[in-house]
Amino acid sequence: MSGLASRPAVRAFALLWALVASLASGERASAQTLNAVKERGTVACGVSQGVVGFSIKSEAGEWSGIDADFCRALAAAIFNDATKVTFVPLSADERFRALQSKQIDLLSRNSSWTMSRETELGLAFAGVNFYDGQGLMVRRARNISSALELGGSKVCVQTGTTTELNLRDYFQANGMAYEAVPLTTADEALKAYEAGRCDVRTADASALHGERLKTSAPNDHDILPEIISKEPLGPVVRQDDFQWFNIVKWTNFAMLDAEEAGITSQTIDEALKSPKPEVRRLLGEEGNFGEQMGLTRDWVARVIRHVGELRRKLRPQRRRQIEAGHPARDQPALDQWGHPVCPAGPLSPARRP
Ligand SMILES: N[C@@H](CCC(=O)N[C@@H](CS)C(=O)NCC(=O)O)C(=O)O
Repeated sequence: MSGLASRPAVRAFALLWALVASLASGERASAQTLNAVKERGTVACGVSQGVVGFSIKSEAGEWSGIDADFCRALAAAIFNDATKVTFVPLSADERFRALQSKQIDLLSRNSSWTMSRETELGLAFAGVNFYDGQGLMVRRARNISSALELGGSKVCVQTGTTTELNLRDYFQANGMAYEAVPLTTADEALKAYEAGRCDVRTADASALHGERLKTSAPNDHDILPEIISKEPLGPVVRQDDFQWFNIVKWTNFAMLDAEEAGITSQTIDEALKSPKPEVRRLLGEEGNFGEQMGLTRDWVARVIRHVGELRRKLRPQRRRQIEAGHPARDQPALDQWGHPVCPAGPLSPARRP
């Protein structure tokens, strides 16, 4: 009798234990990246090997560009110190493996959000920070004014990119033959183009404008008006840690929100005194939104104070594209908006079950 009576109790205890254990391991699993970052003392951030405006290292060893600054924004949010970043330069081929194998905590490297990078590679894009598109550069002496005149060309293209596939699609769709000259790094691709190994250099238009300026005579090259693809670029994480995904995603959105509200590194002290509810929530004067992700209430204030605004820094990039005749509607990099930092339901907040 006592055995029978104890069985449901044992089962209930076992169930309860399993629940507690799974909740505890879930907590641990979900906080793994943030904990690893805190233990290490830096954010390991995958960047490019050198793309002007996105991530490029100066001779003095200083990284600049919006992707590099986004790495710094996470360090600011976590450590209140934007210098706590380990930059890991990666080629296009290497970047996703580096993320999968946990060599880096996030990839902030002009990477296009595509379906299979999520469904096949087990990665997750945490929003967009620049709407790009693929462009084509040719020597001015060829007197070409449209990509539709490029049939029979040799094209220098970087491997492991969406660029390769778009190139094939565009030439196929327009019934034009071409020969791809595949190269591993952007530097090699540009050198090959300059050395005459190909007639066309193709890459994301934003990067291409930077490359054109790197050539020995920029005015000898034209970027053609056609943008042959959509490249929504943004930071990427693994799918195994939703807390970290939220931290990266909401840092991206919050920076957009701050910029839209006119809050910059210069105006942050003034903004902290703002009576506006949405500004108070964003900067942690009201609510505890940062704490809900394992950070502090003032995480956005930290980011803005130490790193400032990203999109303003993109203006030269964007201006170059517009000056080169790229229609504004194809490049709405500065026209995006963030997502609100606010309670689940303003009057009756929902709670986790
Ligand atoms: N956005 C595209 C292209 C990214 C890409 O790797 N582009 C090249 C050409 S601009 C690049 O960034 N090269 C710099 C490097 O290899 O570090 C993608 O995600 O596949």
